[in-house]
Amino acid sequence: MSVVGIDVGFQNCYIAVARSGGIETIANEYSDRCTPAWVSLASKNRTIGNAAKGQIITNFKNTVHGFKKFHGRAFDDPYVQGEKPKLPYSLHKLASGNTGIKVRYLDEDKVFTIEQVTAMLLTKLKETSESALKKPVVDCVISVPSFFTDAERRSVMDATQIAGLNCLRLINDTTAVALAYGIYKQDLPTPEEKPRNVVFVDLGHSSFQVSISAFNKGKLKVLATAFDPYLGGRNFDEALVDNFCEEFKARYKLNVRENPRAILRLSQECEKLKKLMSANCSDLPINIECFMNDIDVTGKMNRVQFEELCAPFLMRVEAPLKAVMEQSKLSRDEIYAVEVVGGATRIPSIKERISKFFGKDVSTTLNADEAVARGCALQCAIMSPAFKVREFSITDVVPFPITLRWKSPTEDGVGECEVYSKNHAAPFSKVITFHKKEPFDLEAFYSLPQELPYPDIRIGRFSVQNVVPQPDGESSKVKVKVRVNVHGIFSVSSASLIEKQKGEGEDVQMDMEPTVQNEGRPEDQVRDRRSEKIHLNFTFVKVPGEKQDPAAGGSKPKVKVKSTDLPILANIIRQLDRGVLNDFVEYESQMIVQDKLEKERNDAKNAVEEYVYDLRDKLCGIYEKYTTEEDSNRLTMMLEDTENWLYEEGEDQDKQVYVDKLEDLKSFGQPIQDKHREQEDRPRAFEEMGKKI
Ligand code: ATP
Ligand code: K
Ligand code: MG
Repeated sequence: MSVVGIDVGFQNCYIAVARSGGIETIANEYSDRCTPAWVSLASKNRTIGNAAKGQIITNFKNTVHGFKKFHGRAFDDPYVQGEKPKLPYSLHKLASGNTGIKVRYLDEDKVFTIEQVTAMLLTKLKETSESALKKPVVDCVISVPSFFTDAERRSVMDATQIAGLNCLRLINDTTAVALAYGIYKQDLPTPEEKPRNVVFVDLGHSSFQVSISAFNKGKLKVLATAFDPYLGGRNFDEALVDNFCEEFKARYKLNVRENPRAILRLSQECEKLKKLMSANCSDLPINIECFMNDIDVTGKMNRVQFEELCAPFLMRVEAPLKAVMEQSKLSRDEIYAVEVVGGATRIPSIKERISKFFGKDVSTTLNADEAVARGCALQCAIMSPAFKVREFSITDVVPFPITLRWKSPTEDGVGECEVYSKNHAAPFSKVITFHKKEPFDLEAFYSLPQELPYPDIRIGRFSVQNVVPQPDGESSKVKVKVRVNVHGIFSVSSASLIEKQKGEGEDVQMDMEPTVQNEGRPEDQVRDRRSEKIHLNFTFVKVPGEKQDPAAGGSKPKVKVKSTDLPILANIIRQLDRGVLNDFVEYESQMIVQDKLEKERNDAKNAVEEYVYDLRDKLCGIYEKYTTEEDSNRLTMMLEDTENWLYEEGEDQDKQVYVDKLEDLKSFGQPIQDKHREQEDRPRAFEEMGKKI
């Protein structure tokens, strides 16, 4: 099995793997450890990562980036609608109401779901890991923002499945960082001692996440998380873009907003400028040649002006810091360190604000870009039976409280129960007891709409089926197990009907309120994984229920009960239809084949081109004396014809055409090459013979 951790960023992806006893971040085919989260669709293939980013100016309508936060979002979601006008590619409302991406691919208009687009990116990251590890990669751990809801997490899980990956855990960004921080620390307090509390801050391209973790030897417990899901490095880029759009309008009379290509180029330059300003206080230039209408533009800015321009964003840094401290109930002097990661924490005034808030210098002991991926790989190594890692347990938190609602024969007709409070430990299972005579539905939703990053509070409906009354006509006791699993995803995972055996008469509890019973401890991860697999593959879930009524244990007199598993029908908000998901798995592998064929075709074409150049050079060089002038001239003509052909009719041919062409050329070139080699080898052969004599 493979041990791979993937940080899928809004802008930048990183991969870490376990190799020869250590965790290392690996580079892609461009020797770059960062793979941009870009996918470009074209008439013959897809390009993904660095190569896709290179397509942005020439193929902007079909080059997709900045899509991470479309996971689990309705097309009508205000965030999606707000992004739409800023994107060079088109969004499309899917029949399900979800957000789709409309591009031209293989000369057809195509709409891809967000799961498919992320799967394309994951396919690339999978291939990069495979070429580094030199073996197939399936098992992995992937990071998501701590504020991702169920719909977003399920959508990412579906993307991993489309890409042929088996995601052992979706881990929160800041939790991955906490693991990368804690696992190597030799001096953590013992389990009996007061824990060491560390704040982790991650400011990426699109979002701001903060968490506090309490460390003891061999474990970390997340105490609280807070976030601004819409604050990131991109806000600073956009502020610069706005600024220069106005300036160029005034100075050059250019309407930059109307030209998507110009906006894209300006964005790239503004991001560079922003990064330079992190290291430099003085005036820095921005120069773009032939920007629009053949006009070269220039501008400048310094850090003070930049901070003024970005004041509204800088002001937003404090709120999550405050929120996380309040929730943790810790005082500032109980904080051991504040570790910052994420590219945008390199902005000096961001660091200053964080440091001022906590009254101490921020620590940058972790690699700002790679810590998340390394944490993911560590988690994967911990979960891998094939890998020996020191024991380290992680308890994460539920970011948004979750409530269950059901029809009840009470006055107001509904029953309700908050099953997970904010910052409740996760993964975690609970058993709820109902008294019912017939099948019933449980509606799961987020209880605090104002905390949620989008307006739809629904999680899903879980129908508990096959519920029947007791033989005497009374209500049956139904035990329902709910859980937030290792990915941070909620589900009603099993239900069972508890039937009292004859002759064991005891009063049936008649209250309609459910009894919530904690299972005590977060579940161990191995068990979590197994049951999750059952769940993720089918919408219709049949999971074995409790074999023994747990309430019947202990000091109470033992009552004999019979327990029957009940099927649960789950209807999850925004979830891809399982049949469609399988089609996508199939389609992704077809696209992989298509890319491979296209690559082979291109390689064959390049081989012809290379041969032409190489032979032409040699004909007037080292091969000159091995051919007649007449033959040489004829061959040179032929090479020239081939070169012209490559730019015209031969520009776009099947692989076989190039292969044949190369063979054809070689039938003339090879004899000359052979003669040359013969001559070269002769003196050497004599030498050899001489030695023997
Ligand atoms: P997210 O975590 O939101 O999904 P991400 O993981 O892709 O996004 P990172 O790679 O952590 O984001 O950070 C990228 C951001 O950091 C970009 O906005 C980039 O411009 C910014 N950045 C990188 N280096 C610097 C620097 N030296 N100064 C200022 N900003 C920087
Ligand atoms: K990243
Ligand atoms: Mg990130």
